[in-house]
Amino acid sequence: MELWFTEKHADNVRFSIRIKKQLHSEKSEFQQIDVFDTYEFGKILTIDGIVMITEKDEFVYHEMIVHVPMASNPNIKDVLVIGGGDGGTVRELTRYSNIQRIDMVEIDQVVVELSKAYFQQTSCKLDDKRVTLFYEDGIEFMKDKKDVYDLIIIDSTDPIGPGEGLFTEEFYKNCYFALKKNGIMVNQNESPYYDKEKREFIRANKKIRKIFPVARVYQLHIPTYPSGHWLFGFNSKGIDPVNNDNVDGWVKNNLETQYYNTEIHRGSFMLPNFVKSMISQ
Ligand code: AG3
Repeated sequence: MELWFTEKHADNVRFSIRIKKQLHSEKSEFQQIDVFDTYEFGKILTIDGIVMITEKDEFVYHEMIVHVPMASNPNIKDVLVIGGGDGGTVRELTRYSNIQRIDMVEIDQVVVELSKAYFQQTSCKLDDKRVTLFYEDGIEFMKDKKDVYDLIIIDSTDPIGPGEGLFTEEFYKNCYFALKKNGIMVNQNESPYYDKEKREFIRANKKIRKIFPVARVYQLHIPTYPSGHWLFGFNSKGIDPVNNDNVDGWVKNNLETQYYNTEIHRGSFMLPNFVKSMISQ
């Protein structure tokens, strides 16, 4: 018998991955979490029926959410990750010796525990000495932070369930205040393609543009997310990710990457017209 995991990508579109075996299924206090072993993508982690990571393509997401801001400011020392319980973002951050502190705020401890049990590939650096894990609601956590971080990465789920508050204006404002003078905030910004994600992308981008003097959008290709065309926001108090003399110097870090490189860094900010028109609304 063939087993398939199916995610609804749009009302009339479904995406299926053939399963070798279901490895875990658990309803945490916050959400339904499943782990499957698959033929094409290795192990995959789903939350409420939505693919969060696969072993085969997580590198795209995690390299792009980390190396783009890190190349834009080589002096980043204090970093905050909101969400990101699988540990992939932290793994990429720990590759930089200039980073002194990584705080990670994940609402659901079960996500971290299951990632440690099944996804060594992403969770392998959660024990790094510079990392502090807070099992708290990111929205609450941000309320009293002023001028503490150089970089905030919002590594969230979609804006449904516990991730919803991470797409509000109040939360983005609190992130702005939590950042130091040269601060950068990168946010998981959904997809411009199917209606549901497109709506969320436009809404989030509008809110952020009111708050951050620099608010740019960049794109990446993730085969297992709806349409495969995904977006992150690069927002800052002044640092521009493209007109930036530091970007070429990133190669001196000698980090081996599978997706990110300096051309991709610049190219990812060059958007198709249909996406450009969404952010000029
Ligand atoms: N965070 C999930 C991004 C959104 C996925 N959405 C979807 N497939 N509809 C991934 C966490 C990686 N650290």
